[in-house]
Parts: sequence; structure tokens; C-alpha cells
Amino acid sequence: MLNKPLVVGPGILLWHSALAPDVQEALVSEIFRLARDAPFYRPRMPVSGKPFSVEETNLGPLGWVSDETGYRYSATHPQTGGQWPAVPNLLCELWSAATNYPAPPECCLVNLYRGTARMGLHQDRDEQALDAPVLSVSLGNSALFRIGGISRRDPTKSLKLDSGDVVTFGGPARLAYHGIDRVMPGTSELVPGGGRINLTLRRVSQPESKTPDQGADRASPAL
Ligand code: MD6
Ligand code: FE
Repeated sequence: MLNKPLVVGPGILLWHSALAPDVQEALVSEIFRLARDAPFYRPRMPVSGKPFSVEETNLGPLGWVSDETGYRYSATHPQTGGQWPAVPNLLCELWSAATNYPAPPECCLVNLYRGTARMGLHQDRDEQALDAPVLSVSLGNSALFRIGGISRRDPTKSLKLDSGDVVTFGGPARLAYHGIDRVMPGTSELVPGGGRINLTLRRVSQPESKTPDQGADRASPAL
């Protein structure tokens, strides 16, 4: 399913054009179809309640949501109160091929960038399973992705992400700061109405251990 990735930095892997154009097209139409059940909405910043410039929805048993009370995972859509649609099989297979993680993703956050939407520098750290990488899929217009280190003040580098690109953040990069500086208008015709879609897949909870040994290991890590 995947070729050899480019190592962008420690723990950061990039598969350029991992998804063929017909697969990208099918994925985008599937996302808009699923979004009829779980519509895109604008999350709000903790405390201030300022709306995000990005619109979001989720797929999977847990959705990542944000409002005045903070960031959290929720089994239900904040507006409809309904459960999130399931993660499409293709994405579960991609997760497994790219991360080798022994359990399926629990959250696929869908970010929709229209117009001048962007995403500030942040860490993905609301998950218990920090041993699992985060996997991101880019669809539609190209974007300038900024990646730093685990301190906000660490130096950053910029990476262009094109439609069909897949990135994983794991190990030393799992808590690296990152964000989207800018989406480049007119660089793709993939997303109806224009813009960019990013899918971010995550394992949220620590999987149940498969053997008593692994369980003992997690309960009392060797010191
Ligand atoms: C985006 N991506 O590409 C936003 N998070 O629109 C992310 O926030 C992200 O690309 C964790 C790991 C990879 C990512
Ligand atoms: Fe992120």
C-alpha cells in the first residue's frame, strides 16, 4: 500500500503522493457524504470562545471537539448530539500500513480549510496513547505546514503538503508543535467548492493488552 517514506526529521515520515488521484476523489466524496450525518461546524477556542477559521467534523468512536470549556474527546457531535460516522476502511488500512500500531484509530478529525483558514501552532496531546503516532492525510489545495520541536520556542521548518500526501508524527516528534501557515488557493480542483481537507487519525485510549505480560508491563513499567 505504501512505498518508502521520506524522513523529514526524527519521528516525522512523509509519503508524497501516497494516494492516487482516483482514491483521493473517492475519499473526498465519501467524506462529504458522511458529513451529511455529522455536519462540518466551527469549533471555538478554549476560554475566549473565538471560532476557529477551520471547519471540523469527526469520524470514529471518538471525536475531538473544542469550546469555551477546553479541548476534549466526545462520542457525540456537539450540534446534532449523534454519534460520529465510522472511519472508512481505506483509512484504517492506511493507518495500519503507515503506523504498524497494533490497534485501530479511534478518531479521524476532519479539518476543512476554505478561503484564508489556517491553523495555529499546536501540539496533539489530548490522547492517552502517546505511543501511537498521529497520521495525517492532505487532500485538495497544497498547504504550508510548519513543524517545530516539543517546546514552542524550538526552531521550526516549513514543509509543503500536497494533495495525496500522508505524514506520520511519532516517537520523538509525537508532541512536536505544528500548524498550517497558509493554504495555497487554486493548487487543486479536488475539493468541491475549493479548499483543503486534512484528515488526522489518532489512537486516543491505550488499547487493552493482548497478553497478561503486556498488561503487567503497562501497569508497572520497568524503572
Ligand atoms: C493539517 N494537521 O494538516 C493539520 N496533527 O491541516 C495537524 O494538525 C496534524 O498534520 C498531528 C500530526 C500531523 C498533522
Ligand atoms: Fe495537529
